[in-house]
Amino acid sequence: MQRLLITGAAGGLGSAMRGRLAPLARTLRLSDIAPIANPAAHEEVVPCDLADAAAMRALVAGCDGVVHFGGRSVEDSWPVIRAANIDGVLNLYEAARKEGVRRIVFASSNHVIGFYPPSQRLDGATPPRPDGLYGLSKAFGEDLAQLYWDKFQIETVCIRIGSCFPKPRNHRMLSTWLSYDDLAALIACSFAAPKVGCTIVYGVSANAQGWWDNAHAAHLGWTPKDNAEAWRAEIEAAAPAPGPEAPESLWQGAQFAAQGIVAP
Ligand code: NAI
Ligand code: 15L
Repeated sequence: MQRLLITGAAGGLGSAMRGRLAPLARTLRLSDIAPIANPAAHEEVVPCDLADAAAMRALVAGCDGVVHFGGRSVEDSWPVIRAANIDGVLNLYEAARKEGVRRIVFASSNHVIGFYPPSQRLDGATPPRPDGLYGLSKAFGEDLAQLYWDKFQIETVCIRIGSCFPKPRNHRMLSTWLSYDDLAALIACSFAAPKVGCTIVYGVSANAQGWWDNAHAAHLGWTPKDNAEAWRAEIEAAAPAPGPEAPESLWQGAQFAAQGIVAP
């Protein structure tokens, strides 16, 4: 690609992926409402609020692909979720349609399916069971991606990211962890695959204790390499395993499923 747009570039994943995704394009256009530190020669910074449709169109113009990390990344009140994750994703896809962008990687979340129990193995055809307004907004993003594929042939890989951090932090992440390197490889595969249509893939490393089946997404050609088991001893030493009534034991979304919602 000549120019790849990364939204949410000031955030945790944006910061971790900037360097790893550099080989995908001659120029990385980095965007956020928060400041972005130390742009390199191959990076251009374009601040933008996802909720501003006109600014989003200008942001997307001239880009060949988008990695959409921007948005509220945890549960919040409906006005906050709506502006960043509902209006924001619609503005992105409308901008992509008007500016001729053909492929998007959308950072969806395991909280789209957070009300399933950990005992249930899920795949890309499993119906959503969002565990809050945040998960609901990610389900909206996935549906919007499907609509823009069916109606306008804009392709999307919706990555239902598990827990993407430098290392797994607790017992649940022995199942949900996604390493930074595996995420970068998945994004690279998402742009390299000849045809993706609208694909849902679970963003999870090759964890021995994983819950999700990605056989339906084999056409992406992605094989995760890392395994959360390497941190099991450290995690078990740090805290006892959750009891049978703990949110982590009842729902894949854990605490997200247990908490209330703040709707108008
Ligand atoms: P983060 O919260 O660190 O980064 C999100 C970025 O979006 C922030 O820099 C924020 O300033 C920006 N943003 C928020 N509202 C905006 C708006 N209205 N306009 C422009 N920018 C706005 O989150 P993180 O961890 O980097 O996650 C990136 C994406 O991946 C998010 O969409 C999140 O929902 C998703 N995800 C992340 C997971 C993880 O384990 N890190 C797990 C599942 C999904
Ligand atoms: C998410 O969707 C969040 O963005 C991230 O901060 C983690 O909470 C992750 O899910 C998770 O479920 O571990």
